[in-house]
Amino acid sequence: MSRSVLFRLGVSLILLFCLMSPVFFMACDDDDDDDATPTPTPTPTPPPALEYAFVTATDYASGSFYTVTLDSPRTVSTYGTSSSISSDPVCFYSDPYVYVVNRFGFDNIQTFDPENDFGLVAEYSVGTGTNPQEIVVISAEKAYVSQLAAASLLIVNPKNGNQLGTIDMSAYADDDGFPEMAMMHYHAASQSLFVAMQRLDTATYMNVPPNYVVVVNTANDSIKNVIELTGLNPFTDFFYRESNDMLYIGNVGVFTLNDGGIELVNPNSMTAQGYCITEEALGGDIIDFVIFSDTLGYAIISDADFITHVVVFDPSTGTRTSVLLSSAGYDLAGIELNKRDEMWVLDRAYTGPAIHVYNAATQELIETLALSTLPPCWMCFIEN
Ligand SMILES: [Ca+2]
Ligand SMILES: [Ca+2]
Repeated sequence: MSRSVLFRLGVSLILLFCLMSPVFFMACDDDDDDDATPTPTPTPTPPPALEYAFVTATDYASGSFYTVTLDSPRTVSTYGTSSSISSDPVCFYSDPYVYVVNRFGFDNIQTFDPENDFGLVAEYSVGTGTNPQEIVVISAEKAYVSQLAAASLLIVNPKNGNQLGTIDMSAYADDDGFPEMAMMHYHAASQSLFVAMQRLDTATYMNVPPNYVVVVNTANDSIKNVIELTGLNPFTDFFYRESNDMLYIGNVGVFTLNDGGIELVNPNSMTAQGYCITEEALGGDIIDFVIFSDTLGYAIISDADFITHVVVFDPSTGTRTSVLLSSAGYDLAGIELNKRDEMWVLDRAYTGPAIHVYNAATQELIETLALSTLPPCWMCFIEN
């Protein structure tokens, strides 16, 4: 239904209501003598901005991004040469911009503007060879950039990349001097930035125990706490649940061994609280996950044959309840929840990349969007 039809319907309903209700009849009735006072003209409410999924894609030789509208019919838009990004891209949305972090071998960040047809706003280097992983924007002037091949956490102006400082993290490194800072989460209520450290030996890529989440006080950029994780190799992004104010992270440990799990971190007590479900219960290496409710979570796992699956689990009991989707190979690359209670799964299938959209409450498949683009590798939602 068009906006003007809705408006006319709204006006008709108000008039009808005035005619039927004595109270509103009095409110609508203008029989006093103040007609000389001009009635202020109501300011029209602007239409809500369109909401999108922003998807980065790669075939490991080249990269690009595209968008998908969240409203049905879900429409994929490509942006030609202006959507050229690296072949190792990840993306993060922080109102008003989308940030693409170009990782291994590219070492830069690109900023795109959804309000301007996803045009490029800025592109800046974060240091040759530093292998950036994530940018967390805490204000228009300040952001943190984690880098796998660096001993310090970088602080930048997110819009132009001007470097504002660094926080020395060498105390948490293994013998190669790098603690392998990976994914981060900003807990605004406590002004705390949680930085997961993978602690890999650069020569072998083997994990060096113990592993940490280091907490930065963003008010003064000091180290607030160091949390020792139960598991090793924090591999996934953090997942934050507002309803219980808890952080979750997937520790993959060793690939091909069911030795990790999804661990809880309390952002207020700054303590690790063990697994809500283990890799053994999930049935494979943890690749990505979301928690929908106290009793319902979804995880992408990779089994002993490197086949990926979306499995359904109960975080309250630590048990896997079913398998929702299985791929032919190592294809399922990411899983995200949006505010519409939809769960989107990125599928890099060789036979045809796709995005599967599920109702996260009911596990019902709403739609599979076939993509005629590069295979998707990462996504973020742009929601009001
Ligand atoms: Ca290291
Ligand atoms: Ca494992």
